[in-house]
Amino acid sequence: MERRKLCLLFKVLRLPPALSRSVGVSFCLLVPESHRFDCYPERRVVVTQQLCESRGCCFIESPPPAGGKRGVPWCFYPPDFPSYSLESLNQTALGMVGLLVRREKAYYPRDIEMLRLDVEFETDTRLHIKITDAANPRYEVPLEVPRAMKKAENPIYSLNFSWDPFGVVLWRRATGTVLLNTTVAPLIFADQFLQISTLLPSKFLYGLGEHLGPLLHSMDWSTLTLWARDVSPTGSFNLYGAHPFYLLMEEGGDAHGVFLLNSNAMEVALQPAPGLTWRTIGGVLDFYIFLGPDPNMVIQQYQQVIGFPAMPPFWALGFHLCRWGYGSTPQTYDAQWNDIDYMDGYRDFTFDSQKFASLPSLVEDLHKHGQHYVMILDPGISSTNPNGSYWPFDEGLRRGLFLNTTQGQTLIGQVWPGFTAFADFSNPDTHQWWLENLQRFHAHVPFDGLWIDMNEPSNFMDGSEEGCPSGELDSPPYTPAVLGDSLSAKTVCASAKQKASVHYNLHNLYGLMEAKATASALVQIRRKRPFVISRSTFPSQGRYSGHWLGDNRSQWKDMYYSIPGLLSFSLFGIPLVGADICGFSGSTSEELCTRWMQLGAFYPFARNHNTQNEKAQDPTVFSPAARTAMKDVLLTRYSLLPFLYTLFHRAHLQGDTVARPLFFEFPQDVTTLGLDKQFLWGRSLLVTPVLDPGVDSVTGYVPRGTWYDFYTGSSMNSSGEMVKMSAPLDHLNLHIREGAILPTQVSTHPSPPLGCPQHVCVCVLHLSSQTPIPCAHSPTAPMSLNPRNQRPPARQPEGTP
Ligand code: MIG
Repeated sequence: MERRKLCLLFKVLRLPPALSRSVGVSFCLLVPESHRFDCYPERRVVVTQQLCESRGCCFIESPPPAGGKRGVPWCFYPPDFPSYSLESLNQTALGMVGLLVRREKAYYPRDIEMLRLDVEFETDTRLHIKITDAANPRYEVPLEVPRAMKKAENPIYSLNFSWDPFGVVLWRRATGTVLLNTTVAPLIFADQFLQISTLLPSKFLYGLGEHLGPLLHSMDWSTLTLWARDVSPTGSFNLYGAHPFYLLMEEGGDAHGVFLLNSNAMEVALQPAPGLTWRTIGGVLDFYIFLGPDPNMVIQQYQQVIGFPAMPPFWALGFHLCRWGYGSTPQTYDAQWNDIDYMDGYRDFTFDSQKFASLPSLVEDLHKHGQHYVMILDPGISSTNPNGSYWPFDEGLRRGLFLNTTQGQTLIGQVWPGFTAFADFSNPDTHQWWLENLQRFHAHVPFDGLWIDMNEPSNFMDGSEEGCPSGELDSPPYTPAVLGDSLSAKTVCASAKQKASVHYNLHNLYGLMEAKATASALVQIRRKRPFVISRSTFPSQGRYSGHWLGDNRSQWKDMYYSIPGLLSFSLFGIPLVGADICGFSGSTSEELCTRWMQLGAFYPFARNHNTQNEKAQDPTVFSPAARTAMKDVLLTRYSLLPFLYTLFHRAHLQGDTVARPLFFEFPQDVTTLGLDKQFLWGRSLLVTPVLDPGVDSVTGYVPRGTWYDFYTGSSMNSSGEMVKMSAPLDHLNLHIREGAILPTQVSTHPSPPLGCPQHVCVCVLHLSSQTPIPCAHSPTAPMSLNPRNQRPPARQPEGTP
């Protein structure tokens, strides 16, 4: 309140900025702590009053919070800090175009004098706001976005501008809720520092990946960094993928989303106002805002912009088994996946002729049994082979398909095969070469799917074998809070040259571009829907691949984190997602692995994967009781594959989520906003896994309504309450929402689990005939675990009441 009055005072008095800034501490004191927008985010500098005031900002010390967090900024913007002023605003066919003029030089080099503001009312629920350099082109993400043909007629939003300093205020017409208000801090637009802040209408903010943590972000001065990085998910580190998209739940259950189409290193700072600051070091400010009004619609609208996810092949929804270090084919028994140990010297497109001599026949055998084979590929191409002995490198070099140094030489780093060059997937010729490599290999080992790892891209060295040159790309004026404090930490130099631009701009797109090349190669080779799983991801990735959540640990808390992980990727439009079941590194236990197999049976992408030199954790190595529990839950998954497949089809057609947070279905129930230990499949199947050791019950939330126990059909009426559910080690709690129709298939199961309780019709679909058979007359014909030969159901809606 005081703040608003104060701003008003300055507007009325029309104090010049320099004067208002010299008003000093008393003026600054009026800015409440929660509303202090950081004027000195540099972490390597201890900000002093002098440094702060040299930027024209307010300096007030606050007690530092516990636990090494940053807390309230000591150096923050006074109201009306000089920024751009809006000099003109004109109507266009789709909205408006404005001119922004810089009032005072910013404190970062090469700030841009005149900006162009484009506002497009693209649909009634989607607004596009773009701010670019008015005079010179800048790097823009090469994402083809559908363009609106005409201006929206009845937008459910309205917006207003503050002219000087420039700011945008956007609100939802139905409720008057202000969704964005950027007048709280200055817009900064320098060549390598772009910043815009906003107030938010609530603290219920989700998305902004890839990070480890709860689904709901903390607004308590947390900073989320987006810069693709190979690291075992820990703390608040920037991880494998970059997703500059958030979903926000407003009071009353409405939702909106904001997507910043920008691929540069960035950070998003959150504060309790609640407020948010986007801080990126390149590109342009290109925002898409989605008005929902419900969370499902926000995610659909987001995917209308980035593209709907691919329809996975049916077999992709089966159970996958993998480990690093099978060591040789004989041990691979039934495994559908192989890690880097199949390769000869860890080189792509080779296989070890001794230990994996029988790989071709293994794959043939898998195929005979209707099984599929997926193998790993890394983007680092071994560069040290005698000339003429390794076609992928020789040919890549000849065609000029690798990342280059600023000097125009092949950039050499180090990955599993030793010294490597890095394929430049921003070059269309690289896609052709990648295809040719895959074709040659497929002639020997007819793989079915591909697993693309290390594509941040990961490098065991920082930058290259020669480090990185000095210069503004590798040492930018401002470096976001990336792990390792340097853009080149465990990756290639930001200055590396790629066909489409410098790596500085393309880094976060590396995994996306590789996935695109890989999916396209698979289609050309197999003429079937492709199956690709990628570690690094960027918006629109869902069109080409799924994702696994990386190198987790065999620990209970990592099992829990997998749920917010997969739900976040649902928001990002990548529904085919799962974590390494039973944990990747560390040693799993029978109890943990049993619980994890139960949870993992409900990951949209279900793969048990283990690191090398750890004891085996596939289901067969455990006691008969554990094995039976694991088998049972897998059979339950298999019985529900038609349902899962249908959900994927709806994701593919219209952007529905598959694994879904509870608040998507119950947005008005505030209790659901913080729930991330349970999730839904679609709108109607509630999964409540056990996430703690040594228990035989689990307490989960049951949203308002009637729910049916999946196994017994017994009903429970809930007014929206926490319910203690029995959960012995062989039991996963599953509940079906009233009015649901779940298409299923029959699988071999000790006692067919599906009844037909009142109000819930669980339809059993006989896949061979595609005839739905009433549950009461369920056929008992056994079905193998393997989904081969089974055709998916025709488009079967997930029934609405
Ligand atoms: O540096 O290929 O995340 O799933 O087993 C480790 C070996 C490389 C990292 C992947 C993991 C895979 C492992 N890879």
